[in-house]
Parts: sequence; structure tokens; C-alpha cells
Amino acid sequence: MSSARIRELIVTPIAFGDPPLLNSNGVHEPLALRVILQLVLEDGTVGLGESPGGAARLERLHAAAKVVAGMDVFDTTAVAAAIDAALLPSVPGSHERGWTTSAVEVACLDAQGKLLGRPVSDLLGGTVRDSVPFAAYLFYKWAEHPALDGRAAIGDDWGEALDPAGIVEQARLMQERYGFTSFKLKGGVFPPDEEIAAIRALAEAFPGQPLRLDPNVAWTVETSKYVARELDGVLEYLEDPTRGIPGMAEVAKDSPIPLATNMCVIAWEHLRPAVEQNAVQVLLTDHHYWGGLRRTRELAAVCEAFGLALSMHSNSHLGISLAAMTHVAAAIPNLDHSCDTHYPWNSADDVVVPGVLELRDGEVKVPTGPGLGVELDHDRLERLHRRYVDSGMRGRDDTGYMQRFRPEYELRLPRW
Ligand code: GKR
Ligand code: MG
Repeated sequence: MSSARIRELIVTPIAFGDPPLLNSNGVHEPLALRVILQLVLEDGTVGLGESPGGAARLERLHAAAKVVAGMDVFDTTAVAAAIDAALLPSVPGSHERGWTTSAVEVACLDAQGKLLGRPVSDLLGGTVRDSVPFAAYLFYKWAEHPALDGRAAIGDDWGEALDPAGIVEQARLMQERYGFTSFKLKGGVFPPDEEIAAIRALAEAFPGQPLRLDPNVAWTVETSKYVARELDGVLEYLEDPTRGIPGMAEVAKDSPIPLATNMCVIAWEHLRPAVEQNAVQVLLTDHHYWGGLRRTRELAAVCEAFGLALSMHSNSHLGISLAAMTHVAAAIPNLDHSCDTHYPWNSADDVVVPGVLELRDGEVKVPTGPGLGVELDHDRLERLHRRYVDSGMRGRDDTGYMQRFRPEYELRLPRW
């Protein structure tokens, strides 16, 4: 089928608005970076992909574009192998190469689905659910990005959240706007007792609704054990309280709460030691670095074999990623927890035409159109690309941005 040959891969870096969300590394900058892929086939069919941004990832996607031209879009194994081989000399880590192969695989699957007239979830074996549950992703945050270097302050309609009452208010807004029925708090920002108080306030405000806390390795083993004891019976899981597989295993020995990760198990070679040491009980999948949607489906089977529960990780993203996350989550039988998504924080700048992806009742309906089922808004893409070019921003730097306002701020992990 010559129509299934890849003619070219168009790689477009973009920048979109992001609120001042706090985490254990500092604070989100006013812009977040992504890269949009358009995989064009000989017959003009276009498959879409979305990758995290930054100079290194962009360069690798350009390298991938050089090797995929002329390949068969259905031969995703060969496409991934060709990209992997091209990157290997300069990118030794399989995890890092995985970001590139994953984004291209999604674009291939979107194009395949369009050629066949079938949704991507069908190419993954079919759906086990018609809609996918997501959790409200709560962040401590400033009311606005403060004025800086002649730039005016940038506000938003979420307001400030710097204490338990602010977090509960944010959760209420999330529920009101999107109907979420489970909540994740990004921690690692304030001393653990303050974050414990915020979780207890959420438990009181939303009785019986699942809660999780993720301080992104801001705590020592001892602190992690303390928080786990304090929040016994309150959290469904505690995510990445401390660094590394051995550290997590140490916490897990005494923790009454399951531990989850998107930080210490991020490549296939991490699974064996994590299972052997019983370091984590919940794995947050992420197709952006696990090799794409098919590999994520395979990962789910491995987790099933080893009794690991599944959830899903997210970073600041737009609609192509949300569509891909939704398709794969719909095809995974053993998805045990609602998925994470940053989408409410960034959706105003989406590059896909509105209408298909809607967060309602805390869920996204699996798109039923061919491929990912979403359409690119080319004017929006051009505007966001211009924003990228004009911004001069080429990487994420939460710590450096925080230091612009608090020069004494130091990145310390663990901090408590
Ligand atoms: O956006 O600040 C953030 C998050 O902390 C993100 O960088 C993490 O990758 O959401 C992620 C997580 O669950 O660790
Ligand atoms: Mg996490």
C-alpha cells in the first residue's frame, strides 16, 4: 500500500499559557513547551502526535523526521527501531530515546486509524470502557505570575491556593467546572504537616472521594513514613514521597498506604528491581515515555502479572496527548485508578478543534472518529509556534523562575 508510506514528519515546537503552579522544584513559568507532530503519508493522510518540549527533545524529533520518510506507517516496530538506532550514539538512555519513539508511534497510529476509518482504541484491541475517569490535579499556586522585567502580572480565574482552605476551594472549582470525583494534590511545597492538613481538609470536604498526594521526592525516608502513618485511611495512595527504588522500598516496609510512582520506575529495566524490592504498589503509566500506546498496553499486562495497580501520569499537555491518553486508558482492562491530567490548567490554549474532548463528570468520552478522533487547529498551531519563537524559551526551569522572585530559594531534595 504505497499510500501508507510516510512522506514527511513535520515537527512544530509551540509554547502555551501555564499558571503559577508550585511544586518541589519551584514554580511553573508563564509558558509551557510542547512539540506537535504531523506525520504526512504519500496520499496526504496526516497523523498527529504531541511530545513534551525543550531543545533536546526537539532536536531528537528532527533527527527522527530524517529517518522515517519512506517507511510504512503500519510498521511501527521498524519505525521505532530506525529512530532508536539514529538516536543511540548521542542518546544512550533508553528512557530518553523513548520520548521520541513514543510521540512518533502515536502519530503513526493516528494515521493508521484514519486510513482504516477506525479509532485508535480499536487498533489497541478495543475499549473496555466508553469514557475514562480523570482526577482533579490540585496545585498550591500563586494568584498570578508577578510582573517581571517590564512584563505585566498574569492572572487567572483559579485564584490563590496556599493553605488548606485555598486547596479545598480549588477542588470545589475543579468539581464545579469538570465534575471530578477524585483529587490529587501536588505536594512537596510546604512542610509536611501543612500538606497533611490540606489532605485532611479535602477528606472532610469530599467524604469518600479518593485522594492522593505527590510531593515529588521532597521527603526523606523517615518523613515519608511519618506522613504515611498520619494519612492512613485517608489516601488511596502516596506518590513518590522519596527518591529511588531502595528508598521507596524502605518506606513501603512500614507504610499502611500503597506507594505509587512516575519517578523511580520509568523504564523497562526498572520493573524487575522495583518488583523484587516491593518498592511500589501502583505504577503511573505514561505513553510519552513508555514507548507509545501499544507498549503502554503491554506494560499494563506486565503490571497485572506482578500485581501492580495502574494509574496514569501527566505533565502540562494539550488535546492530542489527552486524546492519546484517553484511547490507551480505554483499552487497558486493569486501570485501577483515575488518570492524572493537567488539561484544565492548559486547555484554553489547545491546538485541537474544540468539541470532541470534553471533561464532564470527571471523565472524557473516548473519541469515536478515525484515528485519535481530533482535528488540528492550524491557525492556533501557527500562533503558538510564533509564541514559542518570540519567547526565546527553550526549556523548563521551575527553580530558576522561582529564584527570580525569591533569590534565596534553593532546590533541595529531600527538603524535609
Ligand atoms: O507539573 O509540576 C508539575 C508536576 O510536578 C509534573 O512535573 C510531574 O511530572 O505531574 C507530575 C507528577 O505526577 O510527578
Ligand atoms: Mg507524580
